[in-house]
Amino acid sequence: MQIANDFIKEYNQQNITTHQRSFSFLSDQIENTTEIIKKLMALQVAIPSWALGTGGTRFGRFPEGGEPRNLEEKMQDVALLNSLNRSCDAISLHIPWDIPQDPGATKSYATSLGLRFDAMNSNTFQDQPGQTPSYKFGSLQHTDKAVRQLAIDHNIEVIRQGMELGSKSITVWLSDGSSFPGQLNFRKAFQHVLEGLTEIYSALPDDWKMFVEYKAYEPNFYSMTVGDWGQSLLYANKLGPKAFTLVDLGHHLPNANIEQIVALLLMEGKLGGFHFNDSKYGDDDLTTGSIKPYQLFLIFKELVEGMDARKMDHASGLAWMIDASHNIKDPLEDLLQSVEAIQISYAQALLIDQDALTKAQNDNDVVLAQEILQSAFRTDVRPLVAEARLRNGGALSPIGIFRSANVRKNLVNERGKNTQATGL
Ligand SMILES: [Mn+2]
Repeated sequence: MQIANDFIKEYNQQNITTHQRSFSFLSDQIENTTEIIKKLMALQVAIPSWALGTGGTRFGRFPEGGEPRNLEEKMQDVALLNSLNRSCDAISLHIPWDIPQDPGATKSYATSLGLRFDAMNSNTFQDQPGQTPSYKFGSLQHTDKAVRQLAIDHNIEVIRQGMELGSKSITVWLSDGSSFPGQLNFRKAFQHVLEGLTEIYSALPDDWKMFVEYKAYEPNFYSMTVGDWGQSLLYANKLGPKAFTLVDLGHHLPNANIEQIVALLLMEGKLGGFHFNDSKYGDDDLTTGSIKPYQLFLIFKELVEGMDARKMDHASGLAWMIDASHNIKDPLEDLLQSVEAIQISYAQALLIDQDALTKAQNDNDVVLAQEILQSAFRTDVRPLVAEARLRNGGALSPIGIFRSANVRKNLVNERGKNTQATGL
């Protein structure tokens, strides 16, 4: 299902007067409105194919119905979201959950929907049906060369499939690690992973990037072989200029200073991409900005400042993606909320008076520094974000339109109640 542009325009028209009033009130207070809107219009956040269906915990799953049954339907759902917010024109595939039967046809279908393919994701964290040998005790870190080779070959195959689709990057997330002391020789595990990644890296085309994603714990609970940004950075530095660290907001120990990590990785030219989500306790995979919006703002503050320092284009300099799980909300509504939260934090970060902040820092004026940050954070920039959507041809209220067009009901009618989007 897609929503007709006329439907969006008509709905926008009903709310345009209220919007214009709040937008003009806001733009009177800030100086660089046009520039901020332009940047908001350019920023695109990729949607992973596995986020389009209902997620779950290990205790159960409560399907929403109407979930995409195949790759084509996943692309349709991302196109539907993009028609509303004009800010998610890319889909990130997961292999083997999304193997295209006919890559040429898949690619042209994506183009017809206005979509491109973001980073490819490999999977060595579960055994596929009938697979031998097993990944039970790790993949690239495994003591058995045959297991390591299986994982290497899989990643190279993922690159090959991505090349056919026009993707330009692969994200490698390994569940490798150990759950009990003594289970693993840390050095040997690291070396094995490095050897494997080196082989995969050498299969990368010249214009590709490899993102090395880290995670503090889970599924292994004693050690993870790519457990934090230091380990990821070690790998990325040893691999070469096409390898980067990828920061997933949920993959840190509690209260980690993620904004500082981001600042230093950017400084080193080794920050490659982002997975957005939010959490209260661990890797909760909740809606971006739903729990700690101030942290998200502080991260964007470092991103904007750090990217500007390196003269990076905000929209294309890093790979932006949502990586969340939608257990009790409609996954598509949840994704609309996440994209908007990202845009709000980005807009607030763009409001920061950087020169004034630098001066306050140089003067050690701690009070003023806080005032500068918090006056940006406490500005309600939603009219700016809505205006950017409007100028891009999107919806003033994406969720309002999603609901009034009865999207979920239509999807259930079209696809049925018991459908599943992922291989979990
Ligand atoms: Mn992730």
